Amino acid sequence: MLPPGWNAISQDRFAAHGFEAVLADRDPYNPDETIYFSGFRPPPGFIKTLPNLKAIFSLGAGVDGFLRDPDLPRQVPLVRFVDPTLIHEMAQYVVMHVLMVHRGQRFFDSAQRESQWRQRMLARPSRDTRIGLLGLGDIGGAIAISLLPFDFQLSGWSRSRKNIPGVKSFAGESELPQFLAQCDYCICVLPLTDDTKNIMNAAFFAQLPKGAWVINVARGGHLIVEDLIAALDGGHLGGAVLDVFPAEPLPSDSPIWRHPRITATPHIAALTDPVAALAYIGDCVARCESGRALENVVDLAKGY
Ligand code: NDP
Ligand code: OXD
Repeated sequence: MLPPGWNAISQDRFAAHGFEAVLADRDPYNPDETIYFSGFRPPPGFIKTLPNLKAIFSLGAGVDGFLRDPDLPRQVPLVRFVDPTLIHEMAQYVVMHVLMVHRGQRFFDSAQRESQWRQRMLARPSRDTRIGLLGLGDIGGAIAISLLPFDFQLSGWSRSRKNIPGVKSFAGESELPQFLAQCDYCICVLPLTDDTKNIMNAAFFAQLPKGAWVINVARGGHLIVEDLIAALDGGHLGGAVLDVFPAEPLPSDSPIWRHPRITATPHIAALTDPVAALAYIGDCVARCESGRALENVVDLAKGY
């Protein structure tokens, strides 16, 4: 079962990676003979109709779309998609939006629309600007490293302590308040789990410095939209960039579309590259078939 856009991929492409694939909503298949499953947000209950699976391969780095299924077979390894192209694109998205805000690009765009030559200094130099990443895993760590050359003050919050040169590490719930108090930009790259659901709420925003920006590229379920809008309208937050939403597609009547201080994009910070994904799945299948250990297997107890 593959996302839209993948239907054009021919069987030859799968065969080149050593497996035969069926598109569950297009091709006939025998559930008993299906030994691997790959998808992004399969309908809950679907995977349990495949009784002989050896492994499940997520087409996304996030696996919340699998873990929401109460019937997910927990004895079958679930593998996350960990891919350099996806990671680079996530870093590009975040670096671009941080720099757009930091450099005041919206101001210059509006001056150009009025054919006005309006010079303006940066609000503050990067050395005095603090950027914090919620989540310092494969993607959060890469974003931090991509931001290093710009001379920002960088930090990250994770469950376990990290040691990334130039990035201050905060760990665990007890260090979240200290972390938030020093984030002029707070960028969410956490997996969606029971512990991180709704983490960005009114109390969370209140702990950020006045004028802070929030960037959410993780999942919509991390953020309470009404609380964000109240923090923006109340003047506490400077703005927000959102790529993910509680309901996707974002309904056309959502206030997010029209909010003057929210930039919204349609979950495109990084889209899974089919070529890279097929190579990844091919490698996973080869590992399984030759008895080698799978990498990037989700720890179901942690939920990521
Ligand atoms: P990883 O599993 O590599 O990293 C997750 C990070 O979050 C780790 O640093 C982990 O800490 C930390 N973390 C998890 N739970 C907690 C917690 N309760 N408290 C503190 N820290 C916590 O994930 P990725 O970096 O690969 O991906 C992150 C998410 O990005 C995905 O789950 C997905 O939802 C989203 N995503 C969005 C995309 C988009 O297009 N918008 C594209 C790709 C991914 P520790 O290291 O200590 O375990
Ligand atoms: C992912 C995503 O998790 O695209 O990879 O959201």
